Amino acid sequence: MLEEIKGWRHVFKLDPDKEISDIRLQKICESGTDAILVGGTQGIDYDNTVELLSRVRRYPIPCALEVSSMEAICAGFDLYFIPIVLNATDPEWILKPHREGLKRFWPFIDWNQVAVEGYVVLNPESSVARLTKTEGNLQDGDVLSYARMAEHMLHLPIFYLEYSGKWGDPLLVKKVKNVLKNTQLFYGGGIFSPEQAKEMANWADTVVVGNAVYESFETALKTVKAVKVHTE
Ligand code: 1GP
Repeated sequence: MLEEIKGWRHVFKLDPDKEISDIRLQKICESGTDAILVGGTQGIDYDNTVELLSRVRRYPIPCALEVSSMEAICAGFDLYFIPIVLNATDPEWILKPHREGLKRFWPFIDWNQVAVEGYVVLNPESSVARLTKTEGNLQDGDVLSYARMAEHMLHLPIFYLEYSGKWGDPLLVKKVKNVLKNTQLFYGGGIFSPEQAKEMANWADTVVVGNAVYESFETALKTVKAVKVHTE
């Protein structure tokens, strides 16, 4: 299953704390996207995570949990994505939650289902930036160093440029792509049109669409084709 991630070009990130109707969920799961990533920063708990998982499970699409709260960890996902926020400055949010998670869950972990993501959060206004107190005002060289760190020092499978809620800098995404060889580049943030999805898909291996699902549903659906056509 871990190998399959390498083929993902487009992913929808669904937030268990947000409402989505059955018909819309069906359209998302049958849109041609490569996977559903379940995650969010606030209001995530066991009940709403299990509920969303069971609804996504009606469709034959890979479903991964991006773990952001220990309380929300539940069995049944195909994959578990574990974020490490590389530019977090609050030590509580660097490796301490990971240590505590391992204490509690290690007997149940199948490492063949676990992918660690090196995040760099570039929107200081985002919930994740506030929660983890990320260092802001990063220069391009700082971000490129984090990318190199993810690939060569930490050997992470995924490097995630996270602009959550804000459209990012395609030139920086291009520069990051150019320094990565084995580590897969995820881009997420502010994609609200097929054109934006296509532009980031020029450089990112995988494009993540989140908020648009809840705020601009029909356009969100169109981002799949924009990325896929681009790939063909
Ligand atoms: C959020 O990267 C994802 O973690 C997607 O960002 O919600 O802005 O699309 P948006």
